[in-house]
Amino acid sequence: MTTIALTRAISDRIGRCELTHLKREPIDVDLARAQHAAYEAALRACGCDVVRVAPAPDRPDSVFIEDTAVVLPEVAIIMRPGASSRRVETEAVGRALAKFREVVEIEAPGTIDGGDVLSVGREVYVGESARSNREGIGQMRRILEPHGYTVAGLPVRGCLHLKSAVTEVAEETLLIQPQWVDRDFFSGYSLIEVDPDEAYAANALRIGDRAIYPISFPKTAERLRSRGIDPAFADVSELAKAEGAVTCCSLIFDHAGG
Ligand code: CIR
Repeated sequence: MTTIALTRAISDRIGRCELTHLKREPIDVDLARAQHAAYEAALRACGCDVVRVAPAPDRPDSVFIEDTAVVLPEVAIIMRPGASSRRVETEAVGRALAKFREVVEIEAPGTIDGGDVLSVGREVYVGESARSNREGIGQMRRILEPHGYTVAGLPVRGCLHLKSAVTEVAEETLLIQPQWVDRDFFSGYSLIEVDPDEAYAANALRIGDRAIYPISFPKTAERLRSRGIDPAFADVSELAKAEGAVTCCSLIFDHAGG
């Protein structure tokens, strides 16, 4: 079994990215590329085979490949991103995923960004955000229920995506920012709250028994360590200016073909 991490190169135009909650700041593209290369090295260190999808140099947000698809063992679902500027990003990702999975698509008027989709075992949670609507969530449900998944839509507030607010960091263990999503939805899990000084700290990328984690949240990293999680640190400060973090720059899935 191989773990694949699909990634996509940073566009020269990343400075023109979509922004919702942050003020535009200049992005140092060379530094962003160096950070992205280090992130890919961290993926390899965590056991992934990194496969780059063909670049989309004219699409500012194309590095954030997570938003274009949700890949589960049975099926890959191509998203219809909520921001219309991002919809053309999905085609090349769909072509790449067709080598590994049956591929189906979210269709208009549905919208979902992959950043709103948190899957934990057979439970799939989808943020009802500015990017993901009920029609899209209904389509996800119709696609996934026959495979034995439960799909629940839940409100998020104050952040871009559900996975800005909650991510899985270990078996049955979630890292959560309770200001942005209600803890009660996740009462069946062991919860670790972000440190109150680190609002953006809930986005971690679990790969097996490791978690790739931004270097910029040391207090929350300490909370992870005290719960037995050993973070693999990545510096994603330039991507953070584009409202990206660690989950958004890859699509991780297992592949039996080796
Ligand atoms: C956007 O607004 O779509 C991009 N600038 C950032 C997307 C980040 N995606 C993610 O966290 N899944």
